[in-house]
Amino acid sequence: MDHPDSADESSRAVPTQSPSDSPHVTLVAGDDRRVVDPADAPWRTVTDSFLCASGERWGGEWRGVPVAWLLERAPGDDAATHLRIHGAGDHVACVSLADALGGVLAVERGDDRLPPADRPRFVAPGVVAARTVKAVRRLELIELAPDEDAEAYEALANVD
Ligand SMILES: Nc1nc2c(c(=O)[nH]1)N[C@H]1C(S)=C(S)[C@@H](COP(=O)(O)O)O[C@H]1N2
Ligand SMILES: [Mo]
Repeated sequence: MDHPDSADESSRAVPTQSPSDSPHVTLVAGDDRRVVDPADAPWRTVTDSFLCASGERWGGEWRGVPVAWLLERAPGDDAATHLRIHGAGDHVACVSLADALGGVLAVERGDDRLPPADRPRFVAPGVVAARTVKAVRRLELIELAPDEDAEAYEALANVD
């Protein structure tokens, strides 16, 4: 699924080195689940700006564990097309795997640690603000048919 209203012209992802201190994440595929400790993951930085429905644009340098590194450790087969990102308050975003694989579960923004209540936060180039899920608990791989609407698999709170 495309996000025509998102800004991607400033997107990039570069390797960074940093001590890892990111919460465990549960990866789910069908009935299988696996808890992953990102302690050994390489960190990456995603630089992007996001467009909120209000028209406000905000951005920054987000650092954390690459979603691609986490999904390499996911259970299940390779049929998945989308990733459901479950966060605090049952905020759920559903993004294409292509979009998700460019992202990180960020624990730092710029020079600052994200507040514990907000981390880790899903951030990926080209993903709109409402889908930058805070306090990610669970990543769920799902397979959608070509005619299915990813938005039917979301529960986005606070979207104005
Ligand atoms: N877990 C969780 N993540 C969330 C939300 C939420 O309600 N719960 N709101 C989203 C929306 S709609 C926006 S615009 C941004 C707001 O991020 P900010 O508080 O850093 O401005 O977070 C997104 N991530
Ligand atoms: Mo929002």
